[in-house]
Amino acid sequence: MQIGIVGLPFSGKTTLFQTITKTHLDSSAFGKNETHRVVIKVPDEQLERLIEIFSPKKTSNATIDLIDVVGLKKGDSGSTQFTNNFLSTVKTNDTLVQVVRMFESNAVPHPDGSINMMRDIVSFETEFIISDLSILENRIDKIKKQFQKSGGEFLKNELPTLEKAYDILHREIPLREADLANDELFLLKTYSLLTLKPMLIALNLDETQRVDAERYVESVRKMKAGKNTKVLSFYGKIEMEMSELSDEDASLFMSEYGIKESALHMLIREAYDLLGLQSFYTVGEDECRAWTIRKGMTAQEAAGVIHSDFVNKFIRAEVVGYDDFIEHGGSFARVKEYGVWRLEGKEYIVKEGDIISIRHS
Ligand SMILES: Nc1nc2c(ncn2[C@@H]2O[C@H](COP(=O)(O)OP(=O)(O)OP(=O)(O)O)[C@@H](O)[C@H]2O)c(=O)[nH]1
Ligand SMILES: [Mg+2]
Repeated sequence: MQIGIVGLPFSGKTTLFQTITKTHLDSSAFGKNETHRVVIKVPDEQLERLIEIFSPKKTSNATIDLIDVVGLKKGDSGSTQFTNNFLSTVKTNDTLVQVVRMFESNAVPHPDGSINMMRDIVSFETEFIISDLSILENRIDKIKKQFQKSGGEFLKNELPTLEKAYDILHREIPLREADLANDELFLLKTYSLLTLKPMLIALNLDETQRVDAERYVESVRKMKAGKNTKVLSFYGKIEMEMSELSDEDASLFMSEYGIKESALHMLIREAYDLLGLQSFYTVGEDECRAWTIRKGMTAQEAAGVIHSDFVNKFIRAEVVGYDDFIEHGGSFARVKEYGVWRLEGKEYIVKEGDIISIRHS
């Protein structure tokens, strides 16, 4: 999974990126104006517990590619402009985190001269909509021209969907919030449209804004009540300082500041939720591993994530839920004895936290 961090200049994108990846602790060349990518381990308490039980030779957390996307400029007219670098990076991202600046700082003035989260969110969305409209317009023109010239019936089939999407955007509704059928979504996804990507709006607050945090988040939620959008807040500056502390000191620091969850945990949890993802585990003395799949996947599909050969060679899945496993002392003998260990067929819908072993031919 790829998560791209985007937002207006000086909103705190790099601060959030460095907090999560701890890349600021390694001072070796962290260029200001380049796109940064780091593969991060998804923190997973359940996996930690399984590792304690099995003491495996190898452990593998699920991973996420986190990208600090540069390349957003303020144009001469004051409007925001996306560079080609920005567009080509964002294209491949599964979800976007839009950092919205709430902190005041005289040292780093806001590019628009004042703090106004609603204005920033709307102006960013407007740029996304304009970018998508231009992609769709080009495509619609091209298809129409080609059709006039040489027929090409199959291309014409795309037109109603493209025109529907164009119309939605024209009404200033981002595509992620629109009601689209699966086949329409399937086609539109091939155009890497910006407003189709799920969006996490992350308000970057100053520690002095703590009392208002919930109110700010709620008001943005009300404005962006549509689908595929989530809103959260974090404290860029103090969380960056916190990421330099030991785990123990960091949790003391967090309770002192009333921070319930670190930016890293919150971001990953919300991104999983937004993308409809969940984890299952494979365990043993050789390896304990977390796998990420879409909710609703069958045992056979999940087997294919472990190894593509397992799809055709699938016989049965041995399954036990994480909670059941722990409740029974983390012992396969006991979960079998108490009947919570099951053999499931290929249609079984995998549940969050399932511990699975695939029987294959
Ligand atoms: N006071 C305060 N300053 C912050 C906070 N977050 C970031 N800053 C400062 O604001 C400045 C810009 O932060 P960056 O994280 O570089 O912002 P950015 O969005 O990556 O900026 P560009 O990449 O230049 O567009 C830096 O000097 C940060 O130290 C915060 O929560 N509070
Ligand atoms: Mg930056």
